[in-house]
Amino acid sequence: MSTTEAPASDLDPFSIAFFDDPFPEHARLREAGPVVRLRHLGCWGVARWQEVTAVFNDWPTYVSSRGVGLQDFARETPWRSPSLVLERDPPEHTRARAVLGRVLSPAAMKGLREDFAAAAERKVAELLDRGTFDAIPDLAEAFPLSVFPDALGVRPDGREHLLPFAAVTFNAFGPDNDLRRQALAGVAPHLAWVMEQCRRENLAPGSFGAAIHAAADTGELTPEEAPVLVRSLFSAGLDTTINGIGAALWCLARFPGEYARLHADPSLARAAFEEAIRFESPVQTFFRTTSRPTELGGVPLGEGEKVLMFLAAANRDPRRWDRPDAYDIARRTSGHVGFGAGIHMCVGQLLARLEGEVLLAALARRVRGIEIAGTPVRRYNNTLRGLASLPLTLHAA
Ligand code: HEM
Ligand code: OVM
Repeated sequence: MSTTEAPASDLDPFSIAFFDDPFPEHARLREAGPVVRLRHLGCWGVARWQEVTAVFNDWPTYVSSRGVGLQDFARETPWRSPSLVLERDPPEHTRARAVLGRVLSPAAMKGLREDFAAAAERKVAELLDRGTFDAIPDLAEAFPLSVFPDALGVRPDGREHLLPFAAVTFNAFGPDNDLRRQALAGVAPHLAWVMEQCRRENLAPGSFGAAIHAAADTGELTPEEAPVLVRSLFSAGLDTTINGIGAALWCLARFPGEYARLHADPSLARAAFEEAIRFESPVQTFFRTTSRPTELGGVPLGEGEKVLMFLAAANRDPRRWDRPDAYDIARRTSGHVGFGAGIHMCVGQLLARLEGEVLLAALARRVRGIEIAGTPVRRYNNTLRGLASLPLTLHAA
């Protein structure tokens, strides 16, 4: 097979200007070629669906154990001990992943659905009473905060650490920029609180946290591993769904025709949430590291090189999607990479979909229309895309 030299770009995909409007830059990256040299970061970038999917599905070549941020764990010490799932390859990954897969299984979701749906109904009723409110703190954050920490088994006091801790985790995947430096400068109290809550005695009986510790009793995990695996749920379980629900509300507010379809048929709630994940891609990027020389899209890559996957660009690649820039709640979304793909594909996706579905279904039934009531304000994070503020007015059905 013949190889070619890759196009190069001076783009900084972790700059505020990029975050403000990434979509034209994503299109340029896709058009430049299947693999682009990102000079500013000293790594490769892939923005087309085909190459993003190819990297996700070849874990022996594109490893996670050297970190899924820009930092190479083989050369620099990570800011915390590596995740037992996200930052591992088989066979270590397989064992920890099996535990989380069981804890977050369809059967576990069935046991939570009724409570989550009731909490969603209460939240929507409360916000309808208020009429106008800020949909990020008062809904996209408030709803997951009303269900997830309890399901995880976290005690009530100290929960103010949850969101700052998650923000640091996702900022830390980026390059050594202001966002990452400022996040890490303040992480110590949040990390200390989280690690304390990951201990078995601090997790409520019957919770996700308790279920992970139970795997230490059967020898599936060592007693030292259990709290580190619980930490994955503190890292990935809250800010992700907040930005996923925020994305869905932002889509439904901007595209009233799509909200009308949802209102007419609330059974589309799960599909409307999934399409928002494709359309906005709340988790924008992840990296891999090459474990050996290889070739991608005709470009030769050396060993030990970082590859940045642009999930949001793959999710709007016109080579893969019809009308990629349209939010269409009836679209066939299967194949989107908003939850990743391959062996690391989001293990919490059923929980995310449960939260998204019950909340959008409650809105669909009780709300006739959604109106934007003020200027949305963006929130900046090296990995997460979402808003800090979204003033909305709800009109009762
Ligand atoms: C993995 C996105 C919700 C826990 C991932 C990955 C993505 C992702 C893209 C792949 C990472 C990689 O390949 O390197 C999202 C989005 C969410 C969401 C968009 C919400 C809309 C959740 C929730 C939890 C969770 C609710 C836990 C309760 C995890 C964990 C992994 C993961 C532990 C690592 C899995 C592994 O390495 O095998 N997620 N996630 N996520 N997610 Fe999620
Ligand atoms: C983890 C972890 C942390 C951040 C994100 C994530 C999206 C997982 O510690 O396992 O998945």
